[in-house]
Amino acid sequence: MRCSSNSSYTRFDYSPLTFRVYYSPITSDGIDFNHDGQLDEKWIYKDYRISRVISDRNLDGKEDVTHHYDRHGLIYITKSEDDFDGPYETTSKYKRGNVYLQESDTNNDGHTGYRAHLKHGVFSEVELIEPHFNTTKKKADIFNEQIDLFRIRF
Ligand SMILES: [Ca+2]
Ligand SMILES: [Ca+2]
Ligand SMILES: [Ca+2]
Repeated sequence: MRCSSNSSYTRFDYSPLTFRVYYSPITSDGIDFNHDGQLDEKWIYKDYRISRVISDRNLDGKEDVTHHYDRHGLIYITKSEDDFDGPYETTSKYKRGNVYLQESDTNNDGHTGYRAHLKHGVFSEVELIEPHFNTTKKKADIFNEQIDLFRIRF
């Protein structure tokens, strides 16, 4: 790295090697995970405190999750777009930094498809509500009944 200076500013010339060594995808405004020059996670501040974090998790150029923080800087709700089809369908609510409730409109009909309850951030039970699950508001203990959440087709 060379440093040159004139009367109005100091200029740094970086060699490509120096750029690779010192380049960081993290800025004061967010993170560029795939190094394309666009922030994939954006940090929004209000009165010098974090207010929202907006991310593009699948790196398709479209935001798909927003975390909201209260005036103390604690996360309280997340809105997410978990099937990457456009509409946001999932809401997660937090207590002491852990998710305690997650609801999702699984088929974008305006009604909750499933509701998951969590204890200390860990799934404890889930209600499957949508008619296409062939059940009416079934509540199940996912550990005792061995329901595999990842096999459920939404
Ligand atoms: Ca990027
Ligand atoms: Ca995305
Ligand atoms: Ca969606």
